[in-house]
Amino acid sequence: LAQPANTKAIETRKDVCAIFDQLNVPLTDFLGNNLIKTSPGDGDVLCSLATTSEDQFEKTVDQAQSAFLKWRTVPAPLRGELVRRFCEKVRTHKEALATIVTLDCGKTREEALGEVQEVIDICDFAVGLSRQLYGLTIATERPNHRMAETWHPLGVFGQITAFNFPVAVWSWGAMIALVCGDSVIWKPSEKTPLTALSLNGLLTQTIAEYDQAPDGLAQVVIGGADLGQALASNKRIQIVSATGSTRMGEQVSATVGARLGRAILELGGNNAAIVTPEADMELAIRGVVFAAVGTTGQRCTSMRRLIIHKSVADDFCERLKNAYSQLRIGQPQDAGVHVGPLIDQAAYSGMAKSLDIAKSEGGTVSGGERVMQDQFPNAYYVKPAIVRMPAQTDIVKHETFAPILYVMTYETLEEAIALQNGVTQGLSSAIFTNNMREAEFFLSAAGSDCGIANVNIGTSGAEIGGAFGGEKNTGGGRAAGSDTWKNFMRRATNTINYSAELPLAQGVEFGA
Ligand code: UN1
Repeated sequence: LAQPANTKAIETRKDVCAIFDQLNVPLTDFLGNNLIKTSPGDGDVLCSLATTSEDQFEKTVDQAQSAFLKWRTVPAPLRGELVRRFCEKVRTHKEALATIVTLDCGKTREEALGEVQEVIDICDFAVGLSRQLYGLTIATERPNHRMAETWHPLGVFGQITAFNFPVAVWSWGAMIALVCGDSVIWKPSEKTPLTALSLNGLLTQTIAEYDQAPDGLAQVVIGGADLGQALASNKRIQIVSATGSTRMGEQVSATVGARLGRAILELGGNNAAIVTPEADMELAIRGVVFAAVGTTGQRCTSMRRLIIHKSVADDFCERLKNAYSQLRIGQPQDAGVHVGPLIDQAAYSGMAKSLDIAKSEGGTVSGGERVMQDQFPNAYYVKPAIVRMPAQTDIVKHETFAPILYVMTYETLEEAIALQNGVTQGLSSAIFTNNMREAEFFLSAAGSDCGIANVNIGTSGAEIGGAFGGEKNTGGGRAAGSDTWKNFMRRATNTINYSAELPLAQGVEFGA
């Protein structure tokens, strides 16, 4: 964590104060001198925050535990009512919340609005779900018996989120956990604490205004990796979800696994699109550009590899370079900007280092230079890079969280799919083709091995209704819609005998 250079009090920047005032969330409660928060857009200090101490963390877990014991007995549709009320506030303050997202993580205005919309969408989903938490009735082998399953709230849900989607990913888990009857503790990335404090502040207000909802139902803790580790190791936190790097996920998984807790992991991706000669090239260009440069290449779902048929590769790359040359790189709050800053200096160094390695492995780089450094020496803007590679070398197999698109060619679709699957990550994938045989093969058991496989859509920009996550080093977890609610509840199988006999299962006779 950044430490203040001296003890002089750091004033909170006026634009940050204005938004928290508008939301009526008291930021002053969180100010302190452990964590200096800067803006990726201009490198300026926004404020300085207090981090959560070990004692405070234990108290947070105490409160979450007692809130859970009350909340689990509130009927699920009434739990949904809390989410409905919270969603109304999010809709009302959508613009202000998007401004906080932009200040906090440097996401463009358009994408920040999209991210807040993702929160609204999952709230709507969760409200509907609060009337659809159902179990199965199963045929029993014993006469006059009934067998069914019931789903109950599980406990305290701890959530570790990344900087790049500072609210959407929290809401996928938190809104569903709340309708499932769990309480929530959120540890946002220390790079984006302001988004977390503003959103959780609105949720806290909603909880205070709703007589069914206990205090302490949804809390935020601020800190770095040590706090994440404390959350993962705490036996009273039954479910831990973590979004971030594979290395972080391995640690969280080992810690949660050692205490037999439940972990939901959504880790790195190294997402590829295959473009076949039968693709609609105009559509493919648009799909590739958005997925490769959107959010400045800092989505888990960002397109990092393009696997294109040899016969169309040169022409496609020329068109792609032309499209890249028209991208507007600029301050994220400005209208019409496509590419905002990288999150910080480390992200920029990581990008520069990967491009050097790619060159040494035979790559031809176009773009990738740092720009706007004269105006903003402490902000890191780059031109997105296209790198033609002779093969899928080591650097291509590595996820660099920046706008680098490696381009490789193929001759047969089998070869393309082998390249696509030939990395350790397994999050998202896409094929661009109008040929039904190619598309269906890509989606088949012998096709893409990713948790997300799309046709004629880029790798990013999933809707909240589908399960989101992937296999291999992506961690195997699923968040967001579909039936992911089952992660947040415990299942009981109930067998009820309504006869005066006691027949045993499996035909066992027990004489006595
Ligand atoms: C992430 O980058 O962790 O599919 C989440 C997408 C967004 C979510 C990305 N809906 O790109």
